[in-house]
Amino acid sequence: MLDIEKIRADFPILQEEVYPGVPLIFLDSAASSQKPTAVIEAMNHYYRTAHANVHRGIYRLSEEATNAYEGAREKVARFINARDTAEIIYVRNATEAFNLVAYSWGEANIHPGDEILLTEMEHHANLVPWHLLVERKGATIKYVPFDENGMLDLSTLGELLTERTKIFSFTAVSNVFGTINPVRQLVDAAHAVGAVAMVDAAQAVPHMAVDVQDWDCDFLAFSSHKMCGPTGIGILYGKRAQLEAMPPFMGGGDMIQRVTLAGSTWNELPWKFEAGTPSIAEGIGLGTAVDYLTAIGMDAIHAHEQFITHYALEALSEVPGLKVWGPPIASQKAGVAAFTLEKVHPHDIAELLDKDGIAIRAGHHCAMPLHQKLGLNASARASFYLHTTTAEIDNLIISLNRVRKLFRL
Ligand code: C6P
Repeated sequence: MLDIEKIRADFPILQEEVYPGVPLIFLDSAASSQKPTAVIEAMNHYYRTAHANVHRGIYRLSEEATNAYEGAREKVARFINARDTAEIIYVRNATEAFNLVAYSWGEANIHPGDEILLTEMEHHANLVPWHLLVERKGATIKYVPFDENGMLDLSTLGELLTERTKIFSFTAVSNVFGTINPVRQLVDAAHAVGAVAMVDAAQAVPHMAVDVQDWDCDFLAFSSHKMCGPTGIGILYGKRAQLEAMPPFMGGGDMIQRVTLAGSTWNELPWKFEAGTPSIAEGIGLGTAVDYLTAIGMDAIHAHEQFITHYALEALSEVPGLKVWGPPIASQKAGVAAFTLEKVHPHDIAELLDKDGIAIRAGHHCAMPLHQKLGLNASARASFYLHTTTAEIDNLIISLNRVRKLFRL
């Protein structure tokens, strides 16, 4: 069991009032999580005492900055059980990780007639880079469908994965349904036809223990800002052999070994993919976020979120006219509840809840194809994290019933 009150005290923003006398109830961690004091202070400390550019200076400050920044990479590698730090590429966010693979790996490996397999529940970050790639290459994309419970229909895999499939890229956890997909099974299915497997772990790494060796995926993407770390930094994990074989994504300083006017040669991994001055403070902040989550324990965090999700699903099912989309059982789901309330527009729900200090997300959550299949333009979404309490869920329900009253439902 987590000591929730102690954890809540770690997050300064949770002590804030949204309006006078109205405390913040933050139910939008799936969009971006709040930051504990340790992360804020680590970045502050770096700027106050140790800022210098990394990988360049011979002087002490630059060496200190480099050590802190590269030390964070080691923490990330351990956190997801990568074999070594060469497999951990710093990017800006999960979106950039997909663009990197679609460009660098895609340019070298996708040819006319090839197929890319995705799923219907993907975030735009795992759709649009592939759309751009197939337009350039004359390849095609296929999609694993989801069923009425927001679960992937795995019976279609045998037909969808063929010797033409070059990559299967799918989310570990849906940011709308919360569905936890069977990652290892999907990776094995891709490998069985000789395809590469890429995992969108943007909603997984912050919420459960992730082991890339156990999953055996070739690539994996996630963002720091959803796991108590700062914005502006994310991770592309790639198996060394894949990354070695890929050309650089962007060119410039740091990613080179030698430059002449006639041409350039590339730096070794991971820096081959990291052009220009990086997000140094953000890397250090991410390392501290990893320390923070590790000290609490990812299994304990996951267990708490399962408990809260179960509680929320039960409570939401009592609200007349409200439909929660996705798996009905908490154990099949991460801490996400996307819902609709009869004909009330999700934006109206979010606006009215805000008056009670409750922050939820409303819209298509960057998953338009998912909503199109459901016949929806938008949904409202409450999402939970390690600091979410049952009292906050109770307040959500009270507020939703107020919305119902206002709309005379
Ligand atoms: N989803 C949400 O509210 P970035 O924006 O690059 O940090 O993360 C992209 C991304 C990729 N995959 C999944 C499954 C995601 O949920 C997200 C981000 C946020 O659901 C913001 S749109």
